[in-house]
Amino acid sequence: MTLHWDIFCRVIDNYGDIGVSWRLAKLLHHDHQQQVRLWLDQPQALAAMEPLYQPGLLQQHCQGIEIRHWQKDFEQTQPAEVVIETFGCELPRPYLDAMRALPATQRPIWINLEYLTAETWAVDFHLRPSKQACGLDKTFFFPGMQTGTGGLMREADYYRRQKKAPNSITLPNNQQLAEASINISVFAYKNSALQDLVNTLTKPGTPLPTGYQSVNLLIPEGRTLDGLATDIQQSLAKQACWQQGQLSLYRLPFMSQSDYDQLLWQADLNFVRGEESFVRAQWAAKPFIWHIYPTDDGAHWDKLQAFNDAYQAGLPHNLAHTISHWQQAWNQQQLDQQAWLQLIEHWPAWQQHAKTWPQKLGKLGELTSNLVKFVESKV
Ligand code: TRH
Repeated sequence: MTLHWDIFCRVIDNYGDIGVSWRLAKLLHHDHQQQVRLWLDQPQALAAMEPLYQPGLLQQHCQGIEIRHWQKDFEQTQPAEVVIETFGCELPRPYLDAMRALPATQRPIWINLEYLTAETWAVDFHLRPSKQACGLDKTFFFPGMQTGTGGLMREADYYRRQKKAPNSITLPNNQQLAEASINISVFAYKNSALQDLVNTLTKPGTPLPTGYQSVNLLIPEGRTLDGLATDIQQSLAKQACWQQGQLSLYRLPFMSQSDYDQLLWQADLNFVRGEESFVRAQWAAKPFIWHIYPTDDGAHWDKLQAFNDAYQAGLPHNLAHTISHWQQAWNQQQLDQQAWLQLIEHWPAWQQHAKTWPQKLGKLGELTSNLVKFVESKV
C-alpha cells in the first residue's frame, strides 16, 4: 500500500537528527515504495552527507524524495496520511491546525520517532498512543535492540552492498595505506581519550594484534580532531597525514552516508558516536567503541550501561570486562595503556562477537518494516 508520508526534521546539533531522518526517508521510499516528503530546517546538515542534494533550493527531489526547506514561516500545505515527527521536534503550528481541521476519519497517523535506547522502559512506551493538548493522538515509536521495540534501520540491499565493497580503503589523492596495518576509523565528540590512544600507539614497543605491523587512525573532519594535541591538529590542518613510529593519522573529508558505511566495513575497529553511526557500526559487524551523546543530567550513563548489558549478555567475563572498560574509559575521556593491551588479548573473541551481534539484532525485525506494518494496521 503506497501512502504519503511527511517527515519533520529539526537539526538540534551535529548530524544525528538529519542522519536518522534521511535514512528513514530513503528506506521508506526505496524499500517500501512510499511517497515521502522531508521537511528540514537546516539544509547544510544534509548537504554534508548527501552529494546529490542542493541546499540552496527551497524544494527539490533527491533520490526520489521530495525535500522542503522547513522555514520559520511555514507555508500552508495539505497534511500527509502519515506524519513522522523526529525526536519530538514539534510540528509547525499551521500544519498541526490543518491536521486538526480534517474530519476525524481523514486525520493523519501521527508518530513521534524517538531516540534509541536499550533501557527496558522503552519497551513499555513503544507504540503507546498519547492524547495531545490539541486533541489528536500521537504514537511513540521506539527504535531498540530488544524484543518489544521497533528495531533498527537497515536497507534491504545492505548485505549485498557490503559483499560488493572492496576490502581495501581508498584515500583521497591516491594516498596509500601501508599493508599489514590495522585500520581504525574514529568519529567522536571532542574527546581527550583520543590523544591518550595516540600516546599509547606511538610509544615504542606498544604491541599490535597478531599479523599487524602498523596502525592507521582514519578521522573524518569535524569535532573528533579537537581531541588531539594542538600540534597534531595544526599539522593535520596543513596536511592530511601525521605520522610517528608505527602510527599514521589520516584526516578524511566528511563523506556521504554510503561512503561512511563502506569505511565502517573496511576498518578493523570503529569508534562511533551519537545514534546513527552507532547503529551502522553494529550492522557493520566489526568491533566498535561508542562515544554516547552526553546529556547535562547524566542520563547517558544509564543508557550506556543498558547497552553494555545487552551487548555483553552471555559473553565470557574477561571479554565483557574489556569491552565495558573501553566504553567507560572512552566516555570518561581517559584511556590507559592497559585498555589497549586488553584489546589485543581479546581481539579475536571481540571480532567474533561483533559478527554474532547483528544476527541477534536481525531477529527483531527491521525498523522501517516494523513502522510500515504498524501504519498499515491503522489505515
Ligand atoms: O552527529 P551525531 O553526534 O548526532 C547526534 C546524535 O544523534 C544524538 O543522539 C542526538 O541527540 C544529537 O545528534 C542531536 O552522531 P550520529 O547520530 O552518529 O550521526 C552522524 C551521521 O553522520 C550518521 O548518519 C552518519 C553520518 N556520517 C556521514 O554521512 N559521513 C561521515 O563522514 C560521518 C563521519 C558520518
